[in-house]
Amino acid sequence: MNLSSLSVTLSQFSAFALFFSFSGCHPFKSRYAMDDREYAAKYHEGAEKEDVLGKVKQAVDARHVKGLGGWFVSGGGQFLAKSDAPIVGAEVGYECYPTSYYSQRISGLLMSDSNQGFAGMDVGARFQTPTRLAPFVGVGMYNGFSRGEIDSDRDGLDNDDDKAIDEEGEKKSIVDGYILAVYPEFGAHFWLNGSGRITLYTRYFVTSEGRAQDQWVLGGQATIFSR
Ligand SMILES: [Ca+2]
Ligand SMILES: [Ca+2]
Repeated sequence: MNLSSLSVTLSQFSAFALFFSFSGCHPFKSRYAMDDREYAAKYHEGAEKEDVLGKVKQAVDARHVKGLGGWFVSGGGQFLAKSDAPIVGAEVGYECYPTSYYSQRISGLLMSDSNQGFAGMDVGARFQTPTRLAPFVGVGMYNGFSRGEIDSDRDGLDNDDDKAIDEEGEKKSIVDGYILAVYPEFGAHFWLNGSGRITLYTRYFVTSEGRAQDQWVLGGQATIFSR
């Protein structure tokens, strides 16, 4: 595992958690989602102290998520990196719940390493348990443009700004093609309250660039939902 990309991901994730803790969420309340009107209608009278099963039910129930939709930010990095310059990426998108156990999303995604980059659109779907801590499996598809490098040692230009023109091995960065990737995904969501959700995921990108370019990506996501 590439420790630098993992630590980037983990620090992003803890930043999300910090953000939510400062925004007034109470991660350890058994009636954790009282800010959601459907959850609140169901559990406005909390379970009695001795009603252990009732307490557990209200602490884990996340069926109220049906009908929610919200914006998210997401970031991740390649692990099991095949080079010294692991790919990192960032997304902004929208996710919604047609049912309590199924979500769909769409996002704009930027990925890059030191030599090449990709910009495009990502769509995906996830099946999860309708619970506060919700493991999920999903599939997704990414469409975008890739950047790559070509030789440029004969064009009379200093393409890499090293004060030498057309030195041996000089390269320049260009948009070199279209990339399609599909991926299976698994991970877990955790609802901080009735509307804030954090997510850890891992994806295996299978790309149109060939099997040598396939890669595992580990990432985190923070989403704020509303009805
Ligand atoms: Ca040069
Ligand atoms: Ca040149």
